[in-house]
Amino acid sequence: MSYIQYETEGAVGILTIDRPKALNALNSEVLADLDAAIDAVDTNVIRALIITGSGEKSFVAGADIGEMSALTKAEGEAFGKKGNDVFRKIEAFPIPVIAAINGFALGGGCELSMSCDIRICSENAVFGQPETGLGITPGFGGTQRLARIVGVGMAKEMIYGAKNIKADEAYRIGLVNHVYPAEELMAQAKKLAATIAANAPIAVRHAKEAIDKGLQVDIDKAIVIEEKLFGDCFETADQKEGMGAFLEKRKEKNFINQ
Ligand code: DAK
Repeated sequence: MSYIQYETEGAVGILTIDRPKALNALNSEVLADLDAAIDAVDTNVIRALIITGSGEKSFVAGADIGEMSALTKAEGEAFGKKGNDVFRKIEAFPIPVIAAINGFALGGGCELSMSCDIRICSENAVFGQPETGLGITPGFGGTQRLARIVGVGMAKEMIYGAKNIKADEAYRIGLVNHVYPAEELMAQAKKLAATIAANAPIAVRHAKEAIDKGLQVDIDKAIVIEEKLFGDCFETADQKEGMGAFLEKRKEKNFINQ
């Protein structure tokens, strides 16, 4: 039995972490299933992916504290690498990934959401990196991605203080783009994913690559990355279709991912 449920609606994939009895906490098996589920997404067909948690209470309540409690230093490092490898795969996934955060996003849950391109959440969502209260540092990228998303000062306050924040505060500091009533969250996630999926897939992928790779280098190198990816869009069928539709004053566009 897999801890990940996967379904598709048109060009949108929906991946649900399904371990509700432990509030979807990430143990080794969940991480392995998540890794396999990501690998199985057919990016020739799927143009945007949503990640959410099962149940009404929790997105992911963190890495599994029971499993981590007895780890040696070497095992702790290996566990961290396992999570980091999966989360990095999500971050570098060729198509956009939306985290639909339906409750607790603590520790590894907050870190999972931060490896996604866009975060939206329900009003009952709670975010935090409680690790220093457990005697460890965030280990699935939290020290790096939180500071990049919300700024160094806010990240340090949250991490040093093991301070949880609610949805409205997460919105205020830019950790999430939108907050919705719980019953609307998935519909809104699907709507956002469908909007992305309706645009030219090669252009969307190249835009993701340009933003993400450009942020890792200085502005002169970043601009060159953009130029190359911009150039690569030309001569594609979808570039001709998109510009052709504009010139012909045609609303309908048929992007074929070529
Ligand atoms: N791990 C394992 N089980 C968990 C869990 C977790 N993180 N969170 C919840 N559960 C389980 C509970 O043990 C409980 O199981 P039973 O007792 O029913 O068997 C069930 O889920 C329901 O939880 P509660 O009864 O506690 O539910 P409440 O509504 O009362 O409280 C809560 C919800 C989310 C506030 C509470 O469960 C809680 O505080 N959970 C722990 C949250 C947390 O501290 N998460 C951060 C985990 S640390 C690293 C690699 C990775 C990481 C760090 C380092 N390196 C390699 C260095 C990552 C670390 C983390 O993510």
